[in-house]
Amino acid sequence: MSVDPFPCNGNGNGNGTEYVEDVSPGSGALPPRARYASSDAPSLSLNGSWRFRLSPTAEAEPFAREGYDAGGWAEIAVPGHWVLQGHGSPVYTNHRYPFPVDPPRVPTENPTGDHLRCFDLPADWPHGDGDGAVLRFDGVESCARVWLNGTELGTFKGSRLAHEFAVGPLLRAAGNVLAVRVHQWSAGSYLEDQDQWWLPGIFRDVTLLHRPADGVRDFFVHASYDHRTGTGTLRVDSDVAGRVTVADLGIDVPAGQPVTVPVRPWSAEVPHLYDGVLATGGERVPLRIGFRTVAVTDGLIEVNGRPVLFKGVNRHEWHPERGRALDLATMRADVLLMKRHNINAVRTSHYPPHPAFLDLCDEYGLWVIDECDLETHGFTELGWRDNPVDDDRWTPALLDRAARTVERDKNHPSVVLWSLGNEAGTGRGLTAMAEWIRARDPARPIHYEGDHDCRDTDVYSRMYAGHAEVERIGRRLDGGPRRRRRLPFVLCEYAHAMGNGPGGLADYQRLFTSYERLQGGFVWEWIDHGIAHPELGFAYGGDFGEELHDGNFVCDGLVLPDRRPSPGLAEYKKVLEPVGITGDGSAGTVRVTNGYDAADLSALAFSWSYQVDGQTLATGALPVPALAPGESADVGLPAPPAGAPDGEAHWLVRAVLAADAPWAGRGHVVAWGQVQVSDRTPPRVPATARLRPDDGAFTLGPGTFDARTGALTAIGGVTVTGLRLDVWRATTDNDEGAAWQHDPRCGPLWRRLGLHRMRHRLDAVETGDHALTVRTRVAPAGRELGLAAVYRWTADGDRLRLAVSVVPEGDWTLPLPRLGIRLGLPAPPSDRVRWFGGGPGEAYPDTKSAALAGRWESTVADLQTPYVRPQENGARIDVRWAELGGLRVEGEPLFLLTARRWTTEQLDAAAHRTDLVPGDTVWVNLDHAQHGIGSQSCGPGPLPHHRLRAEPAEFSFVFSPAPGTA
Ligand code: IPT
Repeated sequence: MSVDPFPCNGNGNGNGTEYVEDVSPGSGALPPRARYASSDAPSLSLNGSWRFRLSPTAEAEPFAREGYDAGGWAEIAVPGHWVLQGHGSPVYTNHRYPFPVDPPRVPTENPTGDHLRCFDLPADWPHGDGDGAVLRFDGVESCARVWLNGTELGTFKGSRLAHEFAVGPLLRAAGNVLAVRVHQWSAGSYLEDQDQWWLPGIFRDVTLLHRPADGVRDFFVHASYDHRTGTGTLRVDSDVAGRVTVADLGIDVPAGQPVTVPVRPWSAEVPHLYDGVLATGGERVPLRIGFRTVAVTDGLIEVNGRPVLFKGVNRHEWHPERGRALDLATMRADVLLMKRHNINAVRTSHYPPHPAFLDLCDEYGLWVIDECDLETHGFTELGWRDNPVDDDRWTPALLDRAARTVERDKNHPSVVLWSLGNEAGTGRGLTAMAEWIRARDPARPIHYEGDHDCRDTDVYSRMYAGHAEVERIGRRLDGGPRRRRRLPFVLCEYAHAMGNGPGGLADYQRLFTSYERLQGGFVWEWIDHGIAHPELGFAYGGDFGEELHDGNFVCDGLVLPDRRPSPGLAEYKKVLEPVGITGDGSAGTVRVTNGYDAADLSALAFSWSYQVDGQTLATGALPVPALAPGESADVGLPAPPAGAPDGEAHWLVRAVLAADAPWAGRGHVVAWGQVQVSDRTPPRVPATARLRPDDGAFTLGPGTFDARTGALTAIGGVTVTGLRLDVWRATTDNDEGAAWQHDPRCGPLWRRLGLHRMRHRLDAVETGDHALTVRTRVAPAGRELGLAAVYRWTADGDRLRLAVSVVPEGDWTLPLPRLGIRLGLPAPPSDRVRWFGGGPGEAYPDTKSAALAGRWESTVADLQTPYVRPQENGARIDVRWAELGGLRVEGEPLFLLTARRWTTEQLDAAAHRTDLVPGDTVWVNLDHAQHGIGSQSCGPGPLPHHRLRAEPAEFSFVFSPAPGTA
């Protein structure tokens, strides 16, 4: 087949731009219908290189007329966004419209991209067969006008929705010219105020579909499952007469006729699909049928007769180079990552995804809330005045969006709820959408968060509610209108994953599993929308000179822009584990609980290992019965291995895939539980070494000190600089909090107090025979409060012990960011780090579920989490001992470790990763404690028990040389 991207002929002219600001959805497109791939009707992808010209206004030069010469135009990749291909630049706003709000008017400055493509039909393209052909656009932002061979086909809006045009009679065997004019802004933009980059362009596929005479047009697969009888009922409604066959089920019935047979049901956990065929006189269409019944029964969302617990994420479509133009490999990568992290549900925030994504959800198994492409959030700035959702003139556009969502996606078993949209207030238009959807597809409940009274919805949904409120809802003590009180509850957004965090996931999950009404939630959000940038690493709002923007609020995902999992995803995986493994090991058993909704445990193999001081001494298989959902068993552990040394002992029990699954290989860890058997013996250092004056210095065991200031200068051969109490951390996005939060936000308050500029006053250097004591007061300028910090040094021959005591003075109402010491070590040739403690990844007090006690090894470079906006990161928690930079440090009690080649101040000042340049000192923080992380960047802060109160504290470290890491 030959596809020539360059134009040949055309006629018609391109002006008359009323449609841009018209509230109607457009004109000329075919009615929406199911998306499917025909088995026999050919299709021609028009993706590829197109000619492109950008104009500053909607009244651009005409270009669709016969013979127009676009030879001088640029080339652009379709699917793609022109602002990511060197034409103009992207704009990021959260909810504010980036143009004056005067619906449906848009600015005169309206970047308009003209796209041209010439193509020939393949030689075997059927001709004269009813002349049926359809041109399909899967996604164009935000408004398009289309011509084929000089004839206008129509205009459309609805960026993330499919639009088709009948083009049969216009097609030529060769020299077809497709001209598409795309406007960045249109009346449709008022309905598409989602929190994301504004990215104009033809960003999804363009396809020419042959439509045979008597071919399938639209069809609706109804495939329900009756859990009482184990049977499925299939009925495929088709608007063209045809037959439905499902070979594996012996089904062969006319379209429209129901048939009931024993089947295996579809669920996100066991996504059983049957292959079928819908055959009409002119076409065969493959069907992928999943039998399942979704219903709200007695106040619970049930699938196949059992309540489900959504372990979800909100997924925007994102690729750091291609924006929302996703390829199949990227979509599959998302699904695989989700499945491997125990995620079972996706809300397609806030628009229908590329259709291939839903095929993957059917195949691999994910519950989907399919959301309509609708958000009018910017009207909140006007007190929701003039909201299109409550203005009848816009209702046809809203209904068009609802229909295009439902019709396209109705045959996906993974789609279990329809969502009307996001953050669009309430109004008659939304009610009309709900009514239309209910009538068209009564078999799926309706979701919409903005309707707090649930007048139009079947599920009570909220976003960012704190733990206490969620618990009240779980206990059914939240009151509210009568209809709402009978409905199940989901958190359609929670745990804002911006930067370091989110904290508090485990506390939410405990609530979800404790109260049946709470049917889980969807973390906000899946991926950071950072844009790959040659100088900045990843760019965020403001990096393109936008006059209005919301900074790095667009980087709030569980995976970094390049899909590297952030520690938040590891934490979420652990919290979501479908198998509970608990106990104290004392009875020689662990309790195993099946937390799946539908699957038994037969796909998993269990193993035990016995560890002393983080070292595995023995391992073996652990026989566990194939428990049914909800069942538990106490499973016997073997006797601890004979001759195991004394020390801190743990059992570690793992549940792994017993065989390859489509989404992960055999041995993939699904769940684990660690049970402590015996306690650690804390380090003891008898104060036997004498303090000796030595030429302006003191020595004490391996330690050398400045005699005047008492400052530690070396341990053995390792130079130490700047050892002192430290309370500051480079504030996280969650510390900073969102500006609209009512609760006090620690980051700004800490800075106002001056915790980032603490001064250290030396009060006394006291010498004893076997000890050096340094008394200090640590306080910010302009404030009367402070911390009395005393450092007491003792040693035996080889080990130097530091005991720190801290007593707050004055009126401390704020928590502290951190409490510990920091010190500088020369960056050694090797930056190897070894430790026994929580690992392998980053963890903080309220993000430590995934921290497994063990021996870990890394490098200073690899300890860093490269959050798009640099901030506190990379702590390892519950550390017993660590070795780095030629030193060994043991803590009593356990401590948090961070080490980096820049200071906290440099980290705090950095706006992008590329601002951080490794220096020749490794700055090490040994923290007695850190403040929790929370998710106040758009939700609640750390829970009270994760706050670091300013209280008297004592902690100690034992230092000794560790040559292996120098
Ligand atoms: C909520 C939005 O629904 C979502 O699109 C995103 O903006 C998220 O917040 C924050 O990242 S709206 C919430 C600010 C009330």
